[in-house]
Amino acid sequence: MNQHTRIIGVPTDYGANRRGVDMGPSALRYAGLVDELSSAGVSTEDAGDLAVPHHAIHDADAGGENAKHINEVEEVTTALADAVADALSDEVTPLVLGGDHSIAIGSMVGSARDADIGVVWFDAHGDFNTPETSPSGNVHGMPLAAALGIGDFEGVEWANAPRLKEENVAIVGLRDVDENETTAIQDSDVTAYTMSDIDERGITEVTQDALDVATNGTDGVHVSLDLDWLDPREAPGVGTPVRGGVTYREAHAAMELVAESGAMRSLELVEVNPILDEHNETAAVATELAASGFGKRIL
Ligand code: 6HN
Ligand code: MN
Ligand code: MN
Ligand code: MN
Repeated sequence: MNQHTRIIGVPTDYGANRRGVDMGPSALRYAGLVDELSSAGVSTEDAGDLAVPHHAIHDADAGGENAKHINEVEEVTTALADAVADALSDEVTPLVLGGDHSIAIGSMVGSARDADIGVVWFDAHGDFNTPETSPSGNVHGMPLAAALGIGDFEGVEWANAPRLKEENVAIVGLRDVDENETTAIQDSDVTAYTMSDIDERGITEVTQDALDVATNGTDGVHVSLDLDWLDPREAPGVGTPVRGGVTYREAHAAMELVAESGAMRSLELVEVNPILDEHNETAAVATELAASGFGKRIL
């Protein structure tokens, strides 16, 4: 074992509009995450789950704010940022289990506390909305804008990743982006690769470019893996599925390149929703992809 990781579960659904994604950490553990990682030569310690403020099962509309449950998101992501920063200072790789994608704010803030970081964002969505532009008010559609301090998030200390620059962020796999979100991405210095880019250039070249963007002048890379990046036929257990995603093989090829880069500083697996899943298959795929990201090889 030459690598050591610390699992940090974040059982929250405050950023999403469909309940059940808060059970993601359990589903991922149950799918055999620790064994998968050990087959990649990675030893794990499980820090358990962060405390998430209790709520009664609530409806999708939390009062119609532009950023629903933002106070709960702040509470959860602030605790996560500390947990991620602690793991890194203990020289173990944080492996964050969501939960919906709003938690990425905490992962990025924590990972960027004591280092210049880049981010590779594998997702069908841009997650680049702000409370002003969001059509849904769901914070899981906003974490990149939040970490980069865009729009309403400018100067919002708990949400801004201190040492992350737009030019070191690469989004891979886009196929569902809202109108104002498109403009915001185009106006930024973030690099975005759509599914068409992957069709034309192939997953290997696109992922390599994304890693070049994220490693250029940085100390390491936060890898954010939203399971809706994959095609819903292969990863059905997600709250916002969009057809036309990457295949199981393409996803593995990308994660193998992540491992080869040697630059991964922190990893998160998000948006696994066991209620919407089929026989926990999405959680199983997520654990296998994590193992590839940590360097699992067949030979
Ligand atoms: N995710 N763009 C849509 C919104 O509500 O802002 C969907 C966001 C999905 C977010 O999957 O992490
Ligand atoms: Mn609520
Ligand atoms: Mn996402
Ligand atoms: Mn998504």
